[in-house]
Amino acid sequence: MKSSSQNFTKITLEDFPNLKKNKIGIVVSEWNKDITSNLLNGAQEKLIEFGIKNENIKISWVPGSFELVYGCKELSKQNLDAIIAIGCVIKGETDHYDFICNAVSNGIMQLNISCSIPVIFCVLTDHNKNQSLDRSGGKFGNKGAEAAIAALKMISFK
Ligand code: DLZ
Repeated sequence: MKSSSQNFTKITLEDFPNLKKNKIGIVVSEWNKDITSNLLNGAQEKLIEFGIKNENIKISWVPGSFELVYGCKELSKQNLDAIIAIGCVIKGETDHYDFICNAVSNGIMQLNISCSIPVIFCVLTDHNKNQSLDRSGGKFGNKGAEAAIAALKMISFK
């Protein structure tokens, strides 16, 4: 997927006039923390820009992307309006990458079926670190900020 041609419709502050009371959970993977921290910052800044209060953003860290599903499942029991799962899986020399990518994408898809709130997939699945840097505040933007917009759109959808 070419991130440079991502296809989000433009949104403005007027699209989300009243987010003062909405609560959002963010589950972040510690693995590749330099990347996931940038994604987290991008998401948090975008949520606040659109009116979510900082105290209404609950951030929880998990060891790796594989643990994101459990983390999101636990957060879904709290009184939140949406959850963003942030991770970064970078291809190595073994098949581990494929197992983690499949597990986390399937797990988050399952949560979207079983939970009553949307769980947004913000897991970079890259072939090398440069691709991740490009998408976490580099030349292809910040996928954390895009995930925040997706969360706001899904709150509106409800
Ligand atoms: C073990 C592992 C490896 C090799 N690579 C990554 C990665 O690129 N990104 C990531 O988020 N996590 C990785 N992990 C850790 C697993 O997600 C998980 O934390 C461990 O397998 C323990 O369950």
